[in-house]
Amino acid sequence: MYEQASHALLNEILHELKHEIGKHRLRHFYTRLGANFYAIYSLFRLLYGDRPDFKKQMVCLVETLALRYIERTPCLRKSDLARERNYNWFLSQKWVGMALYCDRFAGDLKGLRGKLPYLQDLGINLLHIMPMLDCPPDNSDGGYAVRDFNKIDPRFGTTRDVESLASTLQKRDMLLVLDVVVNHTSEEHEWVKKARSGEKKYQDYYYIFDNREMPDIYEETMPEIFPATSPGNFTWDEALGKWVMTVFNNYQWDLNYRNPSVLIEMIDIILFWANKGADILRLDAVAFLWKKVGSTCQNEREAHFLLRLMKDCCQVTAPGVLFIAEAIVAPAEIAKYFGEDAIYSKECEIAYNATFMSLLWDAVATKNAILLNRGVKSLPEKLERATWLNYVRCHDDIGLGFDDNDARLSGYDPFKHRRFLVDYFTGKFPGSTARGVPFGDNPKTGDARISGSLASLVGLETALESQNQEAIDAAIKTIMLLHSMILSFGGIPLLYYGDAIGTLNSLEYLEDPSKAADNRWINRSSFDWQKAEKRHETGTVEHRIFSELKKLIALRKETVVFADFDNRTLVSVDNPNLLVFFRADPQNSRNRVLVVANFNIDPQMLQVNELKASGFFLQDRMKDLCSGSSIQAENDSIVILPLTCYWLAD
Ligand code: OTU
Repeated sequence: MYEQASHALLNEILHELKHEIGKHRLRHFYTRLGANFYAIYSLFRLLYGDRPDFKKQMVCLVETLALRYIERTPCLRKSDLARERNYNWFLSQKWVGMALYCDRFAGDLKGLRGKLPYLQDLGINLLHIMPMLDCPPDNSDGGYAVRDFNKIDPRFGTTRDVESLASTLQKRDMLLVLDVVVNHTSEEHEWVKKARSGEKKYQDYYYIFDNREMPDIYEETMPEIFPATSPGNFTWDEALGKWVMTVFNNYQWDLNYRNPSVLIEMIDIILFWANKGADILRLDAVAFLWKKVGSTCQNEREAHFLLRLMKDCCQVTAPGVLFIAEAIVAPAEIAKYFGEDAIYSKECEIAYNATFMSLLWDAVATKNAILLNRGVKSLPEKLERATWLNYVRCHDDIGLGFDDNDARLSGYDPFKHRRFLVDYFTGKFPGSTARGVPFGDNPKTGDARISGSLASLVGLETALESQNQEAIDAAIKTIMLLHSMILSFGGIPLLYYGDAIGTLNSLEYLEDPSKAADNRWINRSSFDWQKAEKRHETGTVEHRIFSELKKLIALRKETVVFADFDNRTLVSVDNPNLLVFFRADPQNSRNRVLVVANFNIDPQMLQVNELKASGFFLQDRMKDLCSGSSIQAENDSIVILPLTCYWLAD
């Protein structure tokens, strides 16, 4: 829409831009700025329009965008143009990701280059390297307490190493995902230092209070994120003699986005890493960006405005770069991070599918797919050109974030059911072989989450100890079942390093006093390359998992209906142990794959007439892509083996 005020302001800003900016060729920059300016201006005005320095701040923002554009290399600019043309590039089924720690996986950035063949052998072509920025050695929160946003921790290497890794990855047709920790900084960040030394400008970067009055009001409605290790949301700072908002650990200071300078700094940081060659940026803890008295301080409307601003600005300077929203929140809230009222994605193109992840774990514990079916059915519609990041495990705990109402409709009391799940995965429930540990136990609310490695949570550790062959088989089957789900559901599957070779819980963190209290480290072990070598030895656990996973990944890449064009149809079936859906080619509905997963430990029957009722016409004989064998219905039903997933094609 043509809008006079924004147009006039744009002209004024262009006139005022620093002299040296005018010397560069900015054709594409100006086109993109023109296209996005109305949105940027409107959002910026919604958030900061009342400030006397509004225009000055707008100039500063546009200047930041221009300076980062000038810095963008010809190669990255070329990729921007190519991705603008082929704008659905990331929805393809060809992408399969892995998240890993640079140091724990390969020592440092240079070492990581040498390990790329391992990843490519498995079929990984999207690499999320966990945060590597400069952090205090002890209070680092695994890289999420950043001391310097523009500097790589010297233990990992240098910014140059990131650039050269990015260009190597590009040559291998692999994508690079880097983190930007947008919500907070370490208490050792330069801005905190300046705030502590009395600089008002930097005190305004954080939420700082003279006494408990405001903190107490906030605390009435703010939940605690790390109740066991860092209770409360505020920390008394000795140096300042004031209270500071610290939602996560007490050494992570929340940034105050009511101050436009904070937003501009963060956009500058986002573009800095975009210019170092990141294809995708994972924006951490985005639900928390805006704090408001009387609210939970999560998922606020303004947090979405901020993300849209970040996206629109990135669109101007580095349009080829995508965002992943890390918002581990209620199912109905997550999809909003794609952008709500736009037809096409206007916030983050990708979001962690935490709902699906927790539903999968529910199915593992209950050995049925009752809640999984309900949860998948109520997954909110997402926009076009938006996709899920589907995962089984990550570096964090497992939050049981399914919808309470779905739990009730499945016949559970949500609170008791969550307790059951925690008991199950921590091995307390009779008969459970899971070896997880409770995380974030909150006696005040009764809430708890779960830490543990995939293999230990599905019982592989227990089974190996007792050398129970049947139990080993069941654990491996469960690992494959869960992966086959994230590979076929629709979205980008993100594997977790170690899971492809059955890495068990690691207790090494207990030796390190700075980590011992945070049991999420149980699943952040040093990658065992000797164990990985066993993937070449037929019959070993490592070989079984790695080779099957490798095959499934290759199959996913060949199966075009697995690209995410919202082309999944859930099939309601009577058998509560099965999850059944089909994926069809939007261009040619005859090209489709039926995905059938049995979460039970006994074989189950799938009735053919139920498929027909859902519009899926089963051929007499279908081929299971996963096993290569052909499947035939007998007496109008198909036998589905225990803990097995089928990808059935005509
Ligand atoms: C993220 O986590 C990171 O993944 C964690 O490793 C960090 O500790 C945390 O941010 C702080 O930087 O904010 O929106 O169960 O799911 O802390 C979700 C807790 C987050 C995590 C939560 C998460």
